[in-house]
Amino acid sequence: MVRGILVDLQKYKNHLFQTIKNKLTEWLSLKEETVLAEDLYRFLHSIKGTSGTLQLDDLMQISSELLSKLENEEKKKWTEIELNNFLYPLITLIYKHENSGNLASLNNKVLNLKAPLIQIIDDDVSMLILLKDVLETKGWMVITNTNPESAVKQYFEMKPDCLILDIQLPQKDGFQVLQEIQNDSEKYFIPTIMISIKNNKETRIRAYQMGADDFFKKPIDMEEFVAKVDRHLQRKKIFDQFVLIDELTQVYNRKFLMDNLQRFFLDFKRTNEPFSISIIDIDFFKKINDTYGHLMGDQVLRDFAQYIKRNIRSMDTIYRYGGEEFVIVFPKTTSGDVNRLLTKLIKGFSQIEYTHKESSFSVTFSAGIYTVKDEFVTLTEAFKEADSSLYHAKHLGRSRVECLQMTSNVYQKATLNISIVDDDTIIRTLLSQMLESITIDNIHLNIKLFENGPSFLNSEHAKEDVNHFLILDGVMPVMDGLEVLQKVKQEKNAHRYKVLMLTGRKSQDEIERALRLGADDYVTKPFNVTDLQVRIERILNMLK
Ligand code: GH3
Ligand code: MG
Repeated sequence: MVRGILVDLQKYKNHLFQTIKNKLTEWLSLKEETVLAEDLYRFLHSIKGTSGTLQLDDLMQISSELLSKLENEEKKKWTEIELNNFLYPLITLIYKHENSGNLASLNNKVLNLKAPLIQIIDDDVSMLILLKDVLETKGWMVITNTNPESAVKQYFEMKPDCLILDIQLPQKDGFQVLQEIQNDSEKYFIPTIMISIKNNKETRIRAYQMGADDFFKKPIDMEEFVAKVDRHLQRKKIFDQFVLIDELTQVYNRKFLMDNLQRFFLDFKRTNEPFSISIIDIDFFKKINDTYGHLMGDQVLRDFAQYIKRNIRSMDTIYRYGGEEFVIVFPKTTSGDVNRLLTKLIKGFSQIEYTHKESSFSVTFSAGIYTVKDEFVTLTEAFKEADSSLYHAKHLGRSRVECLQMTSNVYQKATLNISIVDDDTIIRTLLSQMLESITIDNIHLNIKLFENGPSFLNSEHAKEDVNHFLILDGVMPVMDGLEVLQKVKQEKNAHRYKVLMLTGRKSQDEIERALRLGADDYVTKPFNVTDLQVRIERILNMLK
């Protein structure tokens, strides 16, 4: 008897959710027309009543909250966008309900922005998917590559906390990849685990000699593997805490900067003597890497750091902030003096001529300055200001120094286009709301939604020559997501794109094809919204 009642209730619950979903889909697809306040009220009111009866507490709470919010609003006609914003809590709940069975079976570890980042390079996609799944249940973020070329690129861009590398790869083998990145991984102490079908002594010794920290034979014992990765990550963390000198450039690193800056601020409070912070970024550095290789890029970084060191006073200190970004702190100095000095140094450094095979090139940099002379400013604010000035300098054409404190130029943010291409209205809305809530310093996010491939591909948005983050559904009726991906990769501005594919959980074939076609990352549906948000925030920060 009791059983019967329970089953029935579930049926009604599902029916209610389906009805809500249909209505939302209908409303959120309205282009020109609008929804009347009365209709909205009636809709929410009926959800509230039914959900109470069906003991759907979260749904009842959300509908009650929305109702009382609605009562305080003036009676108006609701546009699609307004509805979208207003009904967001409901949309999230519907998504969760629809996927509750699947989401519950997923891990409940939620990613956070500081989660360790693991990169796996393997052309065996079933292996890749398995490893990613297992490692992500630990709350680590995993990026995957099948293609060694783009893997090396992504490695330099993302600087993972651990690298897992298969030896048997197409085009170049794991050893060659290791060679290309080895200098770097030693510098950053990025633990590298090699995996291979081949498990003879020679292979293992060669791996260790070339800089691998660990070796696993396939098939992998997952339990042991996870324990080892965990250990490597822990050691990396400890190592990072102790190192204060950047190995590549031999100047202080970011950690030391943060320690020192705090001291500078305390000193300032005591002495009231102004000091300046300058953030410097090498211009078009990516191009140097792409054209002349990473080794040449490294050389430029070393030369740059040494050039600056030779040309600043002994009380000034240069730090490598990360990648090709440096910070100089000038005690007892205000922005005018720093501006003059750095302008001179840009000129001086650009006179160094680099030669590579037949061609030659020179390098410039841009800088932003902020002078701390006000006791109310915090470290974070000062840093942000200097960074804004740097972006302003980039915006004005690079190879220059800017200080927004001195000029009141209105400065324009750079734009990052974001597109969501998915035929499911609920997912489109969910993702767009989530993206709207993300802010990235100095970047204007230009978000657009498309319900099918062709409308995206034909849009101006897709063709613009700005960085582009594309979230692409794998399976769509009008044009398959993979076909859209393929077309994007053939466009002139293909290098501007980072593509995140949304794929079916069970569909290994789809994931495989997406990665081979050059997708940068994939997430299986149904996704956990918080996880996805963290993931996207990290990628966006890297794209800026
Ligand atoms: P912009 O003028 O706007 O600054 O353009 P950019 O190309 O200099 O800037 P972007 O941020 O696009 O590229 C920076 C590149 O620096 C990306 C990354 O692969 C590379 N990079 C970061 N760290 C290292 C490193 O240690 N060695 C080498 N060779 N390259 C690095
Ligand atoms: Mg740069």
